[in-house]
Amino acid sequence: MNRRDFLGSIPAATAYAAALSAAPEEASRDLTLWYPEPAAKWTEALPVGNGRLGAMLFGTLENERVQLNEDTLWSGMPRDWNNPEAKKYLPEVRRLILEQKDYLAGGELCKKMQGPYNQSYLPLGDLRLKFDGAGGATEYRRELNLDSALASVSYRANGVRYTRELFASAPDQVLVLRLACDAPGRLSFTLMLDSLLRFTVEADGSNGLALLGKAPSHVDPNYLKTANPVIYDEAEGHGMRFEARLRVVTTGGNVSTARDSLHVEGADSAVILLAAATGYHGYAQAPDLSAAAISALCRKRLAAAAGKPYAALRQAHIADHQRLFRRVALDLGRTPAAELPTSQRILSFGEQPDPQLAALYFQYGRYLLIASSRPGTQPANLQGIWNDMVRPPWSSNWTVNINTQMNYWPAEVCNLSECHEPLFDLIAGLSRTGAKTVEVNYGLRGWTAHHNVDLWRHSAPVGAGSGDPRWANWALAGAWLCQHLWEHYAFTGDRKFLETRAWPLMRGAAEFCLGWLVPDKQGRLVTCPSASPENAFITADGKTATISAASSMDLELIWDLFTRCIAATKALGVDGDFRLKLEGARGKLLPLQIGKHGQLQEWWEDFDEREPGHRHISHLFGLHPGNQITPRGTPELCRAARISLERRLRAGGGGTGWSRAWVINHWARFEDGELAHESVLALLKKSTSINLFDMHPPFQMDGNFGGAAGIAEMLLQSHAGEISLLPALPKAWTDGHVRGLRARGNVEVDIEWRAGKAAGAKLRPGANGEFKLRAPKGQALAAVESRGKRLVFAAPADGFPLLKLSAGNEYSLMFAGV
Ligand code: FUC
Repeated sequence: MNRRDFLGSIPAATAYAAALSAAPEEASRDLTLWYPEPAAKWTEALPVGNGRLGAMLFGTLENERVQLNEDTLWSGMPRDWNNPEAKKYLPEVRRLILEQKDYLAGGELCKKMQGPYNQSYLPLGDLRLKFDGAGGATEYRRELNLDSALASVSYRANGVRYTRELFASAPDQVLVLRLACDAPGRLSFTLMLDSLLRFTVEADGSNGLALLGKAPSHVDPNYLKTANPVIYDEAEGHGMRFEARLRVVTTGGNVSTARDSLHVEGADSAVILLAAATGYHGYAQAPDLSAAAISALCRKRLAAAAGKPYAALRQAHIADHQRLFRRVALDLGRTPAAELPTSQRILSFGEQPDPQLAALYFQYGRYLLIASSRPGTQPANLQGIWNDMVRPPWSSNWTVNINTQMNYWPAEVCNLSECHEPLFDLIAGLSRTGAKTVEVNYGLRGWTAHHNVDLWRHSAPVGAGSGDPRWANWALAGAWLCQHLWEHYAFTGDRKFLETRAWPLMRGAAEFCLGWLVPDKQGRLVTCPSASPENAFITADGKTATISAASSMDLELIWDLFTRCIAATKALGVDGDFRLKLEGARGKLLPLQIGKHGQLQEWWEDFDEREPGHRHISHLFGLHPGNQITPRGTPELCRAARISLERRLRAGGGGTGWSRAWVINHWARFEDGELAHESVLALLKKSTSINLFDMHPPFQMDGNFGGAAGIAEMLLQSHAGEISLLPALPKAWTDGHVRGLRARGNVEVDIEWRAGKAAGAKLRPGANGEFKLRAPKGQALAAVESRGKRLVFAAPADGFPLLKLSAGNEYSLMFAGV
């Protein structure tokens, strides 16, 4: 194909949907996870979700299980987690560390500044279907189509083809499961609901069932060994009520209800509609919506959905999903491995090249974000919205010392900006609870959060007096979370968002940081107490300690926040005095240090790490997701950061899960495509379940999101004031294309490459602007065309031209050196 063909052949993202529907089979084939067998365990089942309701389909023949979640179903209620004693200990902790360098004593004292542990995300229940006579089934297939967001099962039994199709509809706010067969009257099954929480089940009229429950008022994290970890309390609002209500609509056959089950006999097909709701009505209120109010909500949704034909529900769902999903297409090449069942591709991964699996994993990350995070819902937690345990790992909470932020790394670059919204709401909540925390615990203004957040916007250090301060007492979640507000603005250019929502929250987080910083003996500003989540270090006398001052991550986070706040005040033309304060303080921050190995130093002093291969790589925050450290902007720090990463990896770090996903992003920022790709392969090989869930282990969804973001980062970067095309393209992805990624400055980007070189690109700016364009290594921009006209651009000395682009136009880029 020559350049002309390419330029003529890439449809704009808007036209992409049309192109996809012109070749639906081919597109679906490469966007489908499929299996010749049912799920043997939960992490093999297939997830669907509408941001609020989640379900896992097992596809079991005789005893089907659809495991259910609702994103506000948590234990507990609002309470006071702040610790007024903390204020008393803070000066002493600082004296011990800054003056005496007694890190052990300082760390011990930090425990006295802690409050209670956070609450748990809970499973709603299970929809169970019992089919008679499905034994001996043949032609079994179970699949999840990412393009239509439909999970399905099909098999032949006793000469009849049976199908099941499940989706979670965002427009209709119900789960929909359709069962059908290709012979009249051959569909019979019994339907039940149950839960791991306290519940009762009752029939609802002649064709419905309802599960009514109450959640515990308290659940201890799974890692605590306590006598009574799950506590129920009868009082209204002490633990929330919840409900799942379903209705069955059949074609042919009879429906009969027993006390707590429903039986369908001899139908042609059946549609099960399920609605769910809880007593939650805001993080600051007791979750005390009455059972009647919850039922009314479920009934209303069911009645509305039942009034529509199945085809209409299905079509509305698909259209809604594709509006988001189809914005991005990725082709990394295809080998025969792509024909195999997904389970086989995962289990034998590495035996033959399978670049398409990386593309599928990327799109799965986007699918999961659409399914677990929509405007108005809770943000994706450690498990997205999918959880089958009363005491899930780490309470399935929002862990904000990396995990929650990683969930949202793909949001902007992967063109799912709306899906970022729930995180902004969480930040707004934390700015209130966290303001109280910093006032009570530290006597400061502004707000922050510590490393664990729950539905109630828990903002204080957890640990209950015995948590390890290396995670519990880290106080800079506010700064990190605010990066997401700025990035949303940077990608969308939404000034109103910056002004009304982002800036007040960023300002509050910066105010806290200004108060939290203290001068060291030379008058430079440092943080104390300070951890480098979640590693420990070895003191001069050979002891293990976790708390010192001025960890590099703290300094990088504060630099990041202040820098973005300074930019925000300029963009908005507000708060000049505050800007001066921030500029002054940023100038006095202790500079990042390079240690004895040439590495980017992790702590205040050049300590050795307790675990040189620790999974957290906190001190590289400034490289990614920050932009303080860049190959051309800060070459020395960048070299040091690379040495730090190499040392971590040599010692076994970056092994699996989110840690490995972070490493993909790091190598992408070092513009090293081969090493980034090695980590993509490691993620798929070492920590991916056959349903493509990331296994940290245990299952944690952050790796999925971080992996998808890492793949995007290999193809497109825009954090350093330029749009950089294919900055880390590995040899293994020889030919391919990506359409619809987004760059900062509000631009949509398509790139096509052949034999490892850019063959062409398109830019679709959403606003007028000047963009510096970095062509791939060894290539140069040759020409830019829009509407048949050549764009004149200067070729500055560095060879990376500034393009003046206008909103609403599409620009085709051609490269020399192909
Ligand atoms: C931190 C990490 C763990 C895990 C947990 C949710 O404690 O160190 O690896 O990701 O958060």
